Amino acid sequence: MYAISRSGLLRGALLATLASAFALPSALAAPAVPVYGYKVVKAYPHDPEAFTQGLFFHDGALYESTGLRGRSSIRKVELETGKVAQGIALPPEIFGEGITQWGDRIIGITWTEQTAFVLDLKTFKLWRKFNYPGEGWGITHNDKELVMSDGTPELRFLDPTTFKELRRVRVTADGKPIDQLNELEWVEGEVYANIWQTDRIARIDPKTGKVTGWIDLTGLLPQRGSADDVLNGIAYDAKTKRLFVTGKLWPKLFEIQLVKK
Ligand SMILES: [Ca+2]
Repeated sequence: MYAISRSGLLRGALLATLASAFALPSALAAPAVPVYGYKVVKAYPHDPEAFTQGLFFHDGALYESTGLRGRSSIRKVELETGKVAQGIALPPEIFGEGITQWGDRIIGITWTEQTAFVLDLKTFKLWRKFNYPGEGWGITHNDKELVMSDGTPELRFLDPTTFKELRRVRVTADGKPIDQLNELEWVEGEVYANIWQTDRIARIDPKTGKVTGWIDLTGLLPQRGSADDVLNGIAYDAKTKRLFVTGKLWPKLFEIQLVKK
């Protein structure tokens, strides 16, 4: 275990030279956040009229929320066909944002209305509403809390049954705050967050808020119609470990695998 390869020694020497050239003590040079590329496993149809704001996978189906006033909805979607199997329209004055599942409920947040809708997962009937301060962007959950983004670098952790805020973490990468955190997904103990208007997903340590990796999805959908049709929507099927991503107004939804660059 003490054997150091020649290339390791050479690399070490080169790094030391570079560090001294930039007058950076090596102890202060933080390791770069790793970047992941992707491999498309399968492409599925996606409603190109859906301004995707929330996405999760449950029991063989996708659940999706859409935004824009007059076009906001919460729907159950067939994975293979992209067809809407069930859904409701939100009131026309409401701008829908993320959704997540909690038990036999769907919880959906709104952009500026400070209102969360709680629907029955099977019937889509409105169960109740919650109020919260500030904006609502993305929402997901672990086994005991909801996690919500609001466009700032902070993630809120909420009690799923009362919507009471329990704590917050500030999301940083290389010590700098990262804002524009949009659609969220809890994946194997991490929070994945779309960064609005980019092709990047941040992998966030929910305890520290530190970005532990970037997923670069550049090129996933090269043909875009407008500035609005950005990458947004992450769903994880924990049973089969499948990761799905899509975007606002995208004609496709993709199952992807991460590839370390
Ligand atoms: Ca999600």
